Amino acid sequence: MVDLEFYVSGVATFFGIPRCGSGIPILGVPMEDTVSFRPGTRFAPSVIRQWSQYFEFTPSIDLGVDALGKACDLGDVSLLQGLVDMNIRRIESVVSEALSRWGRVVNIGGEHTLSLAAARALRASQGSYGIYVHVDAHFDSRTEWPIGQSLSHATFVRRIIEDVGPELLLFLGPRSYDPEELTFVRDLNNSVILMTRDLKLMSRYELRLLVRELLDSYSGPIHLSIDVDVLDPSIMPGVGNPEAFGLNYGELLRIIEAVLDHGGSRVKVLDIVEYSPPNDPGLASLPVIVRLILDVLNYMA
Ligand SMILES: [Mn+2]
Repeated sequence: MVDLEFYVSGVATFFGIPRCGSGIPILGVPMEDTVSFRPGTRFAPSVIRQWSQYFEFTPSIDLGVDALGKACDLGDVSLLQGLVDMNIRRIESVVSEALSRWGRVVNIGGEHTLSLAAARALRASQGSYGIYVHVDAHFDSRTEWPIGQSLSHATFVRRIIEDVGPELLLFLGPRSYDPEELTFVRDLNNSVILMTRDLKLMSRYELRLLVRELLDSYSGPIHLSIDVDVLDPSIMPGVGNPEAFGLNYGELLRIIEAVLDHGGSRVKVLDIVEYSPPNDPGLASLPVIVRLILDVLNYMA
């Protein structure tokens, strides 16, 4: 007799975790409809699933929890190539369902525009939206981009502001922008901006204090949205829109620690977006992506 459970393996899941299930669902969102520069983010969920099997499942900091033990793989949202509005509605439906069943969700993009769908779903499920934390080299707050397109990866934060209405927007790590969007974001009466250079000058302690104060000053759920291009292209070449002088991994980890430590169970939605395998020479960014997912699950577990 052959033990089929032992000798027959299934389709790859993230880190080989079970399909959902119970636990924190990890949802693949291979949306890629509004590329302005280098394409490829649609391949991220499947490549991460395939390659994450081969890494040690060790988070950066030992918190005494089983980071993967409480996670499950929800699969990918089925999307129709190029149909932005329909895809946003589909993602919103799936994230809403995930929130109603599991209370939290980790979305693996795909292009950053999916965060608009996640924000709408979060607002609908909680009745309020609370705090949007945008960790990104860019503000993604243009009126239109390209000119004539009101919904894209470069404009969706403005759509979140208009449609969803966060109590507070926290921009962490921007360093490359159009002057008009910088003015727009600065003039909001509920935004806080810490540029990449600010973050590099702050100590871990200063960052924790500031983040705690900000998170405590508003009620409601927290949406943490991480565009991996916030990292320096030397460690994260696999993105569509690389920008020089980015964060190192330790600097990103301090942000994650500060938000998830103080945000706790208020962090209902966490997005990791914009990884682009075709732009990743030798898949050099994959160890960083894999570690990032492990680290966020470690703080959420
Ligand atoms: Mn970006």
